[in-house]
Amino acid sequence: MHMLSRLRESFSADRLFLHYQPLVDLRDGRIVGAESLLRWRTEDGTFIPPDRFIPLAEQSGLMVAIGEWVMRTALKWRAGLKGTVDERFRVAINVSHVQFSEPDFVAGVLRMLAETGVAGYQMEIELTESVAAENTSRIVDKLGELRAQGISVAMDDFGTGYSSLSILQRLRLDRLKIDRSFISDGNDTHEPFGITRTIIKLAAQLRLHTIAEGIESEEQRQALLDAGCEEGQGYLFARPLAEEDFGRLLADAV
Ligand code: G
Ligand code: G
Ligand code: MN
Ligand code: NA
Repeated sequence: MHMLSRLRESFSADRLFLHYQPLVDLRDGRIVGAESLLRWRTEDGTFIPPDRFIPLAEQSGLMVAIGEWVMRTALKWRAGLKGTVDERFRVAINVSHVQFSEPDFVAGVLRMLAETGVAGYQMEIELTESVAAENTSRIVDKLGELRAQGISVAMDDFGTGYSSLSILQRLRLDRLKIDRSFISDGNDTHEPFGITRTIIKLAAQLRLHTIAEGIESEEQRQALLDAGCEEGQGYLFARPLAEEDFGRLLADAV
């Protein structure tokens, strides 16, 4: 069977699930939120990474339904954490440009927040530079509506796409997420962290927060902190975790 038919079948049979990776404050390692990450294990037990099946889902239109399921599932999970985490703990949800460009995207987000009882400020949306395919003023309007509800918006994989600096200036974002390729490879170049430092300065100029992905060592954490980066995620702190494991991590953290 083709991968797309298998994906459709797995989605109907409820065989997609989410993992959650902690987002931490780089100063003290305190968990400030979590990114939800979509997982697919096929019926025969094979794990297929999202990089392989998300593009297929996007091309076929299935991404809209999957994306809605991801958002509802992640928000329900956040609702269930009430009382065990700080009020401001945020769940960060990856949103495909296909999903974002739907005319009723914002209405859907607001409906799911209402359904789950999660506050806007407890949620973050991660977009990639591919959203720029949509008309800029429409993107600006949608971001404005989301931000009016307290929802924060992050630009994911920053530095890997072709976002022009002018679009960054027009889009009112909250945060740049520095792609992990700049964290790990940056250490091997003649100027360690050169690009990363430049991105952090750019963000400060645009009054945006920064979060670094793929932090694997204490040296990287310290260098990022020294460069002015506030938050991060990566194997140094925790891998993406199943719900139960995330719960255990929270219990151990207090
Ligand atoms: O960590 P992982 O290998 O799962 O992530 C691989 C890529 O898949 C990342 O770029 C991530 O943003 C993307 N991804 C993970 N989960 C989702 C999701 O729920 N929706 C979308 N659109 N992308 C996701
Ligand atoms: O949204 P995005 O594509 O950036 O998703 C994050 C991806 O990075 C996920 O696939 C996740 O499993 C992966 N990841 C998270 N932490 C680390 C890390 O410390 N090192 C590496 N190599 N990958 C990581
Ligand atoms: Mn992401
Ligand atoms: Na990323």
